[in-house]
Amino acid sequence: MSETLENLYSETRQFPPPAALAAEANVKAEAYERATADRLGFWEQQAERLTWAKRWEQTLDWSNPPFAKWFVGGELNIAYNCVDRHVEAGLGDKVAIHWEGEPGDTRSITYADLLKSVSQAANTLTELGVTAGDRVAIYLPMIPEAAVAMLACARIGALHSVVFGGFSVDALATRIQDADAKVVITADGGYRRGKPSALKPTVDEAVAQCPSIEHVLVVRRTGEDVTWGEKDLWWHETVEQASEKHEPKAFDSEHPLFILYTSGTTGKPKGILHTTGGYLTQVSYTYNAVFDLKPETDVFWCTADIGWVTGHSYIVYGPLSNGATQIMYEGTPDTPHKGRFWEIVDKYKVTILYTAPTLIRTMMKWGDDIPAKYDLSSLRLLGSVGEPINPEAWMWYRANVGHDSCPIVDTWWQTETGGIMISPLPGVTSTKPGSAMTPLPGISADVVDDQAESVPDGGGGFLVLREPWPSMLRTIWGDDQRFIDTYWSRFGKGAGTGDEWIYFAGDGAKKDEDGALWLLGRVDDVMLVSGHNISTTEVESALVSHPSVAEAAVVGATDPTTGQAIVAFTIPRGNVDTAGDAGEKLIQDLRNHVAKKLGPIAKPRQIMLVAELPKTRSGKIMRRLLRDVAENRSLGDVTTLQDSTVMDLISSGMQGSKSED
Ligand code: 6R9
Repeated sequence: MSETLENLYSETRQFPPPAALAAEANVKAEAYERATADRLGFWEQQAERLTWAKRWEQTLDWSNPPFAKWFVGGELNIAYNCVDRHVEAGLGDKVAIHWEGEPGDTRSITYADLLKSVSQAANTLTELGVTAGDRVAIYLPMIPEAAVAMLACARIGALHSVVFGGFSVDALATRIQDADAKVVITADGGYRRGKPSALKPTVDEAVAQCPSIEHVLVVRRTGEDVTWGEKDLWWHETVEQASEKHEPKAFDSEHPLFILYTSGTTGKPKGILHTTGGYLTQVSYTYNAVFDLKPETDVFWCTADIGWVTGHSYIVYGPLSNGATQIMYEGTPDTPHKGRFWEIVDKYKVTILYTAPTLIRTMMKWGDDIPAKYDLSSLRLLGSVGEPINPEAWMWYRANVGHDSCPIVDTWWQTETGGIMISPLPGVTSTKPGSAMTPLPGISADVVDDQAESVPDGGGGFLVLREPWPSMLRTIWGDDQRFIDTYWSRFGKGAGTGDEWIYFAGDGAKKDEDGALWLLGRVDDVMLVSGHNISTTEVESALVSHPSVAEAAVVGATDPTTGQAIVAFTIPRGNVDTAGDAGEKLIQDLRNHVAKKLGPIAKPRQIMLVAELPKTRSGKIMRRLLRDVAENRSLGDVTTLQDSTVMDLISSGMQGSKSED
């Protein structure tokens, strides 16, 4: 992208917060003013929500940028904050996790149960020689032991590195090697799509390539046969037999908490490093502010996998540090039927639901009649994360899930930011469908041009963060230079211009006429059509606003006349006829529809109707692969793809398609 991004889409719908929610909201409008007047003082107040063994001496040390230290000199134990202190406050019998296995088996785990299990796991890890600073890899399905394992590591000061259950041998081995992990915690398998899906064989193969691993701790979940090696130990024969007493020791505020690998677009995965005090402060605060948690009455459900940062921050650390009751679900949304999610909402009377646009669009494709079969009236707040949510998907979510009355919080953040950065406050913000609205109190996000100048309202450009924030990544594990090069070298001091250190997130965004922020996707995906920088997000949202479309992915393909031309891959809604002429007509309609919504410059050269799109495990569309298809190249790296057969289908469909005017 050379200059700024076009602002093509305009949205006039707006939804004020429900009056009752606004009146009782945890965070009110004054928080913005307070944070602007004294940013560090504001974050100190949020840190005070936690229990510290020793208070910090300095709020922020930014003397060696871009390496930040927050709450310098302070000491705390994260597991104590997430578990023990609730039990001490008399909430031992309160359910922390209602767990729902895919086959329908359930467990309810109270804070007292959690304290027992986390203490036992901490004792076992200690017996296995794990000490503060050591790394533990976690490769588990969505079972409560995943949260227990993470908290046990945090309790003894060991770093966890959670690897998505289902990643390949190579992906697991590379991550174990990069972190030099001592122990892997895994399971025989988990349930996916109605059957057991083994994990242990992948671990066996990976561990054979990883001499650093001394022990493999195995949870029995499916009961399927496993091959047993000399490093292997059963969880139920060790952890569940261990002492239930464990004294949590306080760690320095900057003691490392976890590494989480993000694949990025190219190259070797980056081990994003988070530390203790700042991370927990921001995650705990944002959870309370953005989801407006009322711990006595709310039932929270974040549908993310624990292997994604969303699972770390808003299944484990955010909810548990706030003493929430939440749902954890093991399986897929269509097992054994496409109403499974809504059945769970109905069964547990979920009040706050946090999910991803990919899921919402899938539900749109499956049809409105499915959520309509369930009682979703318990829901009072909805959230979205992971990708831009198209205005039409947002409206669908509000109408079909949120019974036209739940506020929707579209939350922008990254593995690197640790916690939510840009989001409405549900009791304050009048939301616009498709916009993440404004930075949270204490966060300074901006949209700039290629000279790092703030763009005016109505303009588009690069999303940057101008001030350090408590839950920011501290470095890339083992590679400080890559940390500087990747995030701090595009703008500002790190780029040799100005005095400010400016973090560049990799995303494009625009400010609308009211200054609200609209995320426009990764800048690597921006299309340059006849000299205009057009975001994939705006064209995708225009397509999704057509009543026949559930989901769309757009890429720029080399074009002899326009430089790049827009190629769209589109999934029709479930009830739409696409056979023969009907399909041709729909394609023409869609091209005209986009031209009408955004202007002729954004009219796709070519539209393909497809059944599926390539996605990562966290549901993000992999446009890179679609670009390969659109430009008739062989496919790049597909190892992080959720379902590798999708690309074969799309490629074979592409052969027969033709370009138009
Ligand atoms: C939490 C998470 C980060 C990237 C981020 C952006 C995209 C996330 C978004 C969003 C638009 C939102 N993203 N939330 N885009 N609106 N509400 O997703 O972390 O997996 O590291 O991905 O996801 O592109 O830069 P991570």
